[in-house]
Amino acid sequence: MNKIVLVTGATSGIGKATAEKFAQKGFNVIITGRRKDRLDNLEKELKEKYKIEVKSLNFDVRNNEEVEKNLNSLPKEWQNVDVLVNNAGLAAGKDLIQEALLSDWEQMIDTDVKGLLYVSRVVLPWMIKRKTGHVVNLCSIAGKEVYQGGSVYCAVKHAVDAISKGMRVDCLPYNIKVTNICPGAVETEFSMVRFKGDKQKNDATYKGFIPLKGEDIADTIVYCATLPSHVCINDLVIMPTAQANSGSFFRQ
Ligand code: NDP
Ligand code: 8X3
Repeated sequence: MNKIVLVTGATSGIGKATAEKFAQKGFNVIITGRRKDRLDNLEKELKEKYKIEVKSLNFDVRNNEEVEKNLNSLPKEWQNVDVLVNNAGLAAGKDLIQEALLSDWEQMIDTDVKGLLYVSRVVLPWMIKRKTGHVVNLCSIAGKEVYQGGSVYCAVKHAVDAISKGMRVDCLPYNIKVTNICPGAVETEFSMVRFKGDKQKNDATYKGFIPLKGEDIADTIVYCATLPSHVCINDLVIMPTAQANSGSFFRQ
């Protein structure tokens, strides 16, 4: 049987590209997300193009009942997940802390922190039982630095950074790798979501430099996940060449 990767948030951006790159490598793929039409299309496309097996699970990572029900509904052989990519996540708003919406904070905390934990809580025992596995957590440069208007997004990604470190220590006896991936600006649906459909703000984010693409991060994840069994990339910061840190861009 092919190796199995589970990618959360595979309906767009980094997650979609990652599902496709693993499929190219011959992995069977479990894809998740809230937008069922997109999952159905991706499932069909990956099966046809790469002749691999695909399962799609349509759930919101913020709802632990849905997370447990969907993941536990996988047939036993599909629970042998080799690689879990905890990718589903978002930033909501870029407002000063004294002005931001509580609902934005709640959405980020519930998705990026609690959602990642809910999924990991189901999948890690499967890996522990088999004494093998690799968890790749999508953190961010926002998990390493803090910028204006980003306090809560930065806080949730700092939490992901800490969870990756904690997961690595707790799972050490079970031969489980944990990789924390921290990208700078990647042009996906991220900014349209963050700015709630404001195209001007979205376009301004990526103006005057070449941002990373979802495929760049996907290649990096696949690289980390296909290293020899004794090698683990713990923590990886990856930026566009024109971005030095979260606030320094060379725009032309
Ligand atoms: P996209 O908006 O393109 O993709 C986000 C994915 O997450 C979608 O598939 C979406 O699926 C899923 N998702 C969001 N909320 C939920 C939810 N409640 N339940 C289930 N799935 C959810 O953004 P990116 O691809 O850029 O983002 C992927 C990850 O990378 C995020 O964790 C983000 O924080 C991180 N990241 C992004 C960077 C960037 O500049 N783009 C840089 C650094 C890190 P659906 O809506 O169908 O549920
Ligand atoms: C996304 C990158 O710089 O907008 O995680 O926080 S940034």
